[in-house]
Amino acid sequence: MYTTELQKSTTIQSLEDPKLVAAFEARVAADEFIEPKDWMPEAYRRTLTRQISQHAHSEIVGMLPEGNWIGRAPTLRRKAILLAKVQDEAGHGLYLYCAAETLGVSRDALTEALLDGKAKYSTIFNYPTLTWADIGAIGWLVDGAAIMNQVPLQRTSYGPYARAMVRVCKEESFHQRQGYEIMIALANGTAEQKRMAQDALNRWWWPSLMMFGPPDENSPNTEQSMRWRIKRETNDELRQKFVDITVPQAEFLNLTIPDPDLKWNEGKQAYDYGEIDWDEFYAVVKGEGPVAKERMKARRDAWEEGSWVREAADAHEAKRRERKAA
Ligand code: FAQ
Repeated sequence: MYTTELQKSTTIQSLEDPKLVAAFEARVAADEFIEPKDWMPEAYRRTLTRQISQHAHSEIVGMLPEGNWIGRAPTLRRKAILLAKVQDEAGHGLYLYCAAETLGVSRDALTEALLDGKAKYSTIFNYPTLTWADIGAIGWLVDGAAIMNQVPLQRTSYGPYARAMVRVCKEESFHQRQGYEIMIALANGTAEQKRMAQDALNRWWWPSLMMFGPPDENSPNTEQSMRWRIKRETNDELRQKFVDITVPQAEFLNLTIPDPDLKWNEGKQAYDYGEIDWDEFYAVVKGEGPVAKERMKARRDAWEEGSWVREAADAHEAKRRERKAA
C-alpha cells in the first residue's frame, strides 16, 4: 500500500513549490535535521511515516517471540535479563510511535493500519521460538542486525527519529550482548546444548539476513530515501557489514553458519555469501510467515483487551480539559 501511496505523493511533489523543495533538499544535503514544524515534501512525510511506523510495529510485535520464553527461562538471572529486554522493546515501540506522531498521524491510526493488514512489521518476527537457544540467537543475530541498521539511523535526516535511535541503539547493544552470552554458554555446554545452539543458528541465519530488506536493485524506496538521507546506507551495504561482523563471532562459538557458499573474498575484503531465498521473504512480507497469524491475533487481542485503558485515558483527558476551561 505504502509504495503505491509514495508514487501518488511523488506526483503531488511535482505540484509543490519548487523553491520550498530546493530549500528542503539543500538543508538535507547540508546534514541539517528536519524538525516536525519545518516544511517537508509530502512524499518525505509519507516515507518516514511508513518506515517509522513499520519500525514501531516491529518493536512491539518483536516482544512476542521472546515473551514466549519469560516464564520458561532456565534461571532467575536469565529471566530478569529477558524481562528487562522485552520491556526495553516496548519502550522502543513507544518512542517510535511518538516520533511518527510528530508527522501528523495518530497512534490509533497507525495501529489500525497494522491490524487492517495495510502496514507491515519486520518479517523476522513471523518465525517461532522453539527452544531456549532461540532466545540466544535472537539477541545475537536479530538484535545484531537491528543495531547494524539502526546505528546509521542516528544520523537520519528527521530529528525526532534520529534522537529516538540514540537511546534505542544503546539498549540494543546490551540486547545483542545478552544473546551472545547465552550462545557462549550453550556452545560450551553439553552436546545437547551445543546441538540446540547450532539448530537455532540454522533457523535464524537466513531470516536475519532478510531483515535488511530486498536487494538494492529490487528496493523501490532505497534510492529516494538515500537522497533524502532517511537511509544512510543501502540494504545490501548493511547486510554485507552484518555478515562480515557475524562470521567471526560464529567461529568463536565453534558453530557453523548454514551457508555452503560463505567464503572470505580477499579482493573485496569481505565475505561472499549464498543466494537468499527471496520467494520466502516476499511470502513472509505478504503475511504467510510460519506464525504470522498467531502474531496478528496477539496484537488484535491486545488492542481489543486494552480498549478500556484508552477509553479511561480519554475520559481523564476530557475531565482535565473541562477543569482547565472552567
Ligand atoms: N520486513 O524499498 P525497501 C528490531 C518492505 S527492529 C517487512 O527496501 P525501505 C528490534 C518495505 O517496508 C526491526 N517488510 O524499503 C528488535 C517496503 O514496503 P512498501 C525493524 C519489509 O523501507 C529486536 C518494501 O518491503 N527495523 O528488530 C522488510 O527503504 C529483537 C520494499 O523494501 C526497522 O524497521 C522486512 N524485513 O527499507 C525487537 C528499521 N524489508 O513500500 C524485538 C527501520 C523491506 O512496499 C526483538 N527500517 N520491507 O510498503 C528500515 O531501515 C527500512 O524500512 C528497511 C526497508 C531496511 C527495513
